[in-house]
Amino acid sequence: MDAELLKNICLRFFPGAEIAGLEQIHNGHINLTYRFTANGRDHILQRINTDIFRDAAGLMHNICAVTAFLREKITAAGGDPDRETLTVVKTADGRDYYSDESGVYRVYLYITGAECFDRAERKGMFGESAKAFGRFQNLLAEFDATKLNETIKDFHNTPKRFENFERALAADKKGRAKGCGREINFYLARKTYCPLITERLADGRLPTRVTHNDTKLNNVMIDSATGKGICVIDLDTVMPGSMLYDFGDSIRFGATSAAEDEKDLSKVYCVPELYAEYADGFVSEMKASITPEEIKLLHDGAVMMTLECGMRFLTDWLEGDVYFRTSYEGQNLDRARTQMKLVADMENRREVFEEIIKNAINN
Ligand code: GN1
Ligand code: MG
Repeated sequence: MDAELLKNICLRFFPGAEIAGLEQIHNGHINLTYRFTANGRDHILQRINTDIFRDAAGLMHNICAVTAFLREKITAAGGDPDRETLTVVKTADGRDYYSDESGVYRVYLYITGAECFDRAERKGMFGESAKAFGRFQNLLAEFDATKLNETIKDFHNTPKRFENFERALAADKKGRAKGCGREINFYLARKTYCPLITERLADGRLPTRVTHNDTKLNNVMIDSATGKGICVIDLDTVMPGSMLYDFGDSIRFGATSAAEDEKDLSKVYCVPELYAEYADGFVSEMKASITPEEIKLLHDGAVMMTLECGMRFLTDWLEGDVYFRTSYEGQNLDRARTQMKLVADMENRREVFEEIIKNAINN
């Protein structure tokens, strides 16, 4: 985006200030993210993708409510709320975001001395993200989920995702279906598995909680000095949901041996040691409230979130790459393939992973 335009937007939040060091940060598939300095302090500027998040006001309401709640909890526990939760910076006229014909923008305090990672670069890092997500969910246990807007309706409703996939396949807008029959059949064959979680949320067998819903490793800031997971970010999809979504999405992205778009599928599998590290960290923070049904379905959560995400990548490939940002042609198909490989691995070695969960619970 145009630097002058971005600078003017920053000024809506800091009128008269000197805006310096404006640079793009390449993180995430959805929003555009920049870093800048104003009044001697670093900040994040994000342009919210309103094609995807249609109700920006509702979304910012959620984020402000959740971060204010976290702020109080963190302060009460003697923590540093500027580093342990996101802090929304208001516009000069006191609003949660700024919007004009060029887009909808928000500003956060930049969390200093911490970084995000696409892969666990050090032993223990993935476990730290597990504790951060577990803590996040635990701190929000008393938050009234009915106060939250559903920022993307049916976000982790896997049967609905399946219907979207079938619709994209029937339309085959780009004529791409003939080139990916094997992938299509893999996802079609798992139709009856899709309602496993949604059905149980609907009839109360699984509790509805406040969940993050996008628990990738790179959505936790890792403190550079201590190596601890200090802050959960990317709160756009915080909504009522199941804990299995959060556990599952973390495993999908973080317990894998390779990148989400790795082309060489022989390199892609689910790593038991990483799986165990995450299960131990997450369960240790959630022990007080996890239910027997949730325990029983933790591994299914991992399989389901991977299946769902793969199906979404394949749907986007069939629709012409209109949702996920891509940097080369075929990236969404590559992503759909890695997810397939992971699903198959998690299905084939189910006992290995269920044993890991059993140990995490009994520890
Ligand atoms: C998107 O923007 P990012 O990378 O944090 C997506 C997630 C997917 C993920 C796949 C709002 O998240 O649901 O799991 O890509 N977020 C949205 O990498 O659709
Ligand atoms: Mg993200």
